[in-house]
Amino acid sequence: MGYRVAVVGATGNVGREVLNILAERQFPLDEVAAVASPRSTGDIIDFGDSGQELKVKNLEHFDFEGWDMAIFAAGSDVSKVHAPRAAAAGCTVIDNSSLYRMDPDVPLVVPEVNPEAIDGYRARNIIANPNCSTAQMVVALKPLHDAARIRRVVVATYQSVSGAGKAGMDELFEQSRNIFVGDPSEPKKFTKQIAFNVIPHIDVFLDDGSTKEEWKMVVETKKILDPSIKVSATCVRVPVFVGHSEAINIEFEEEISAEQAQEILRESPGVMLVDKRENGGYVTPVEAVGEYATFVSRVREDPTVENGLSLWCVSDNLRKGAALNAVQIAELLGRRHLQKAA
Ligand code: 11C
Repeated sequence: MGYRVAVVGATGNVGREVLNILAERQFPLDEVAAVASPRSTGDIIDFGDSGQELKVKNLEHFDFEGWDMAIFAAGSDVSKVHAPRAAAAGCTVIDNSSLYRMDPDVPLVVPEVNPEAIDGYRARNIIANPNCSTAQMVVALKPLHDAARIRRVVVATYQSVSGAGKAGMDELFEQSRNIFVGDPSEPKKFTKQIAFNVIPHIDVFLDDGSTKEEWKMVVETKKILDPSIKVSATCVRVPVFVGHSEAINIEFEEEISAEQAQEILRESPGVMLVDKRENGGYVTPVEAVGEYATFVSRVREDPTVENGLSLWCVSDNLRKGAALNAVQIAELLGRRHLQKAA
């Protein structure tokens, strides 16, 4: 016996990855539904590489009763209307949007970091999935925090255009081509040219001069890992299609050497340490695409602060940053609470 799982936003970047990963990991399914907005109703999409095809169902008319879980990957506006409807019908929502992340009655879960937090899901029958840049960072930070207590983190991100959806990927592709043929096009999705450029602006500006993406990294890290950790983030969009990178500087309470950190990271769940101090002995986003791991490279001591380390962290933002983490939450929910699978 398996689960009945609905994937909402199934035709988008993250929704498709959710279907791929459910199939890849042979998630115990009795039935899977691809659900999306009315404009995709009736489209046929692949259920990963399983050979099975799914006919897209209309979210407006989708009845969540009898479905065990719904993985929402359609943005906050859709979650606002339909997630409470699904949850009230007894279908546990795993929501990729930012809508519920800071709700005290909604657990915000990264299974390698705070699996026990999922136990609070019954309050609203909703579990939140973190922002992609937070998810990979906390996977790398958790084992180091356990070893030497993190006091402060300063992070600069290098975020791929797929974080802004298919429209972001299309814009990078078209702008690059148009510049090559001497017919540059105006930015639409991004605020400035993204091809051959970088943009220090993701999501909206807040009153203190930070952006909402930066704020998310601060508050989500506190909720998932430890409220005492101070985070200073600068989030930057780069002309990479898939894979977010982060340069992370960490100040610890206790002493920890680069060698000790490497040893710890080598054994840590969800982390793949690739750290040879030679040409190419580190991971870049193109190598992280399609992978499950959060890759850590360039671990080194920072002599400018007490107990400081710097490192480089890369992950597939559509996978660990979104779809994979959501499926891991579904697996955790099944194991810890629903226990339906044989
Ligand atoms: C980006 N991190 O790269 C964003 C995408 O809060 O779930 C995900 C936004 C979110 O643009």
